[in-house]
Amino acid sequence: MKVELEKGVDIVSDLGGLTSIEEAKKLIESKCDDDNKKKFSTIKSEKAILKIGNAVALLQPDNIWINSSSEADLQNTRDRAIENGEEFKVVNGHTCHFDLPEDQGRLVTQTFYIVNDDEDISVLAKKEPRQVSYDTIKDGMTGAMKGRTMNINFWNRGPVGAKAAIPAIMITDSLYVVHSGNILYPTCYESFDAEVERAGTFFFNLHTYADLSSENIDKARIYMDRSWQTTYSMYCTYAGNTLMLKKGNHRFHVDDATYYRNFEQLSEHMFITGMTGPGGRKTFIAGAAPSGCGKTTTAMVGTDFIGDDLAQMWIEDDGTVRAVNPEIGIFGIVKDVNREGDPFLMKALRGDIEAEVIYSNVLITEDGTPRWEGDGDEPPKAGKNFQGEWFEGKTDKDGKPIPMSHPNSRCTLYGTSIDNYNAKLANDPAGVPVKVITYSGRDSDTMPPVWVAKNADEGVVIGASIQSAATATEVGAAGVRRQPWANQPFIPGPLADYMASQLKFFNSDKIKEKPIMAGLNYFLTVGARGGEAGSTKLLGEKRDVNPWLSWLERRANGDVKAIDTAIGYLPLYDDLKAIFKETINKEYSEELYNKHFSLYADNIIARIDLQTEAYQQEKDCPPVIFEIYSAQKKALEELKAKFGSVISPAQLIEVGSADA
Ligand code: SAT
Ligand code: MN
Repeated sequence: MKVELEKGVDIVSDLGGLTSIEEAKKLIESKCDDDNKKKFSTIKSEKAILKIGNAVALLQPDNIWINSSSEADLQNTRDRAIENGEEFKVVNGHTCHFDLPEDQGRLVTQTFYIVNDDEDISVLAKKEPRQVSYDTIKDGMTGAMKGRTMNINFWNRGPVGAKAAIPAIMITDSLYVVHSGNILYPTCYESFDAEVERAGTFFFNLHTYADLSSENIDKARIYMDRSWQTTYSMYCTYAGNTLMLKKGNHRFHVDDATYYRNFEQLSEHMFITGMTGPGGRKTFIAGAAPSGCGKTTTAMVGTDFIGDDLAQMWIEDDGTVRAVNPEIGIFGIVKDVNREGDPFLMKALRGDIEAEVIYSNVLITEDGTPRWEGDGDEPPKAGKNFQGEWFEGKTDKDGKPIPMSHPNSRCTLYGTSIDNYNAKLANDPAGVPVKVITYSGRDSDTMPPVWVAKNADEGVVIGASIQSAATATEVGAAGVRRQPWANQPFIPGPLADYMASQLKFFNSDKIKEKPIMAGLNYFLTVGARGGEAGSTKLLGEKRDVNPWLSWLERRANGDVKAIDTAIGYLPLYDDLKAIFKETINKEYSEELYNKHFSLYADNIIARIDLQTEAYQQEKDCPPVIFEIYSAQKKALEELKAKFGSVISPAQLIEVGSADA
């Protein structure tokens, strides 16, 4: 069901109480000095002015600062973030910010959709009736910026002018949030009105850290009002909870693509990267993975890195599927980032090149060096982190060792600080043509490293079936969970609606060259593939990502054949052997290939059963998904009857074909 826009009370407007543009302008100007008055005069959209006026009336800041994104304003932000203590200087001209110990990831139990009566939302999300949210926002936000400056930012989700980009206003009292936003989003200060006109809408975001403290963490809220495309965030600072252009507005962008763009757009939790194939051709890949599952590393393996977290896609008039990254920077996890696995990122992080970097929640040693788990250097003995002084062997009250850095500690930096970032293409409103779509998760024991769907329907089902171990990006998350399209935390409406729009998009006859759709899994363990029982050692290494992507690059261009199997197309050994050699100079043994690509029928069947059961709980789920699950299950049972529960590639070739 379509989310109904402008339904119910617009909370900020009602609480602000202003109804005319004149009143709004007067109030805004009364808080601006001459310079900021002048900067504000550029903005003409009446809807925006009224809404900003009401935000001022609600939050009651002492004064207003308008971010024009001029070099002077960018510097002003950096300086004030240090002055007010939200950031401090570390080596190489970088800075560091600490979030509260309780605010180290997305606060999922305190994140709600504000709903009208009878509004359908995803069964996997939390909702709160409009009136309850109204009262909580009134309590938490009224006068919350007294004694502070309100910072008003005009950023775009995507290159200015791109078909799938949408402009946004972000209002916050946090300089860390402004500083991060400057690095992560293109400005649309000068083109705001034109962008609103083109996109037909803008997103509106309010954040205040309010009376921030561990004692007050229960008051933290992250609200998404889908009807008014407005977010509210308070009593927290972790960027995933506060920099609402990221995941807050991604949720609105998912709504927009699912319900309002005629099934010609998608809004995905995907990296975008280009791989250079034989003859120098470039093939672009967009890949989904849950937060904390290596999207950043994977994206940077490409020769033409575009984005590491989000993708806005659309069908262009020429029949290509195009994608833009709504961001221009990286908010990346640093855990296990080291010179070996992430050479480009490390150059920026370690100051080999000049780069603007904001660290968060890492350990800072006495000489100001940021350190984190798995950074590849000798572990430090002491330092300070978000929990205060840290020393080797420090334990918590239960005697458990406290790691030096939080597993969700991050770095924020411009895409341009990464050597293989293709700034020209990344900033191009025309986007890049996408020929490969991948879906992955932390799957230790079930799916092979790579497999390709036989058609769009099966591709959508690969996305629908992602299962992944929980990561540190969500506070309190544990266990292995379903992660449909790796986008599930950000799909506001029923999953069935989202699935239907995916099916319509990828089956559209407007697409002339259909992208191939693939599953990708580089988390298989030694223990799950016949090695030492229980071993959680990875069956392979981080750098194998390159050959998997390279094989897909070749497959998308028709260079390699595949084995036709029950779950899709699998690579042939000889092709992989050559690609491993060529891309990472590694001898890829047939023994390892057999471990990687034997089908473990029992595991896959169990997964199919679990997914079938889960989707049966969803109202109005497109029937095709059940047809595909049951056909795959039947085919796997036949294989199992013939060969036993582990079916080798040779056996798959025997019954299938190696010529697909
Ligand atoms: O916490 S966020 O979802 O904003 C960051 C991420 O994990 O992608
Ligand atoms: Mn993410």
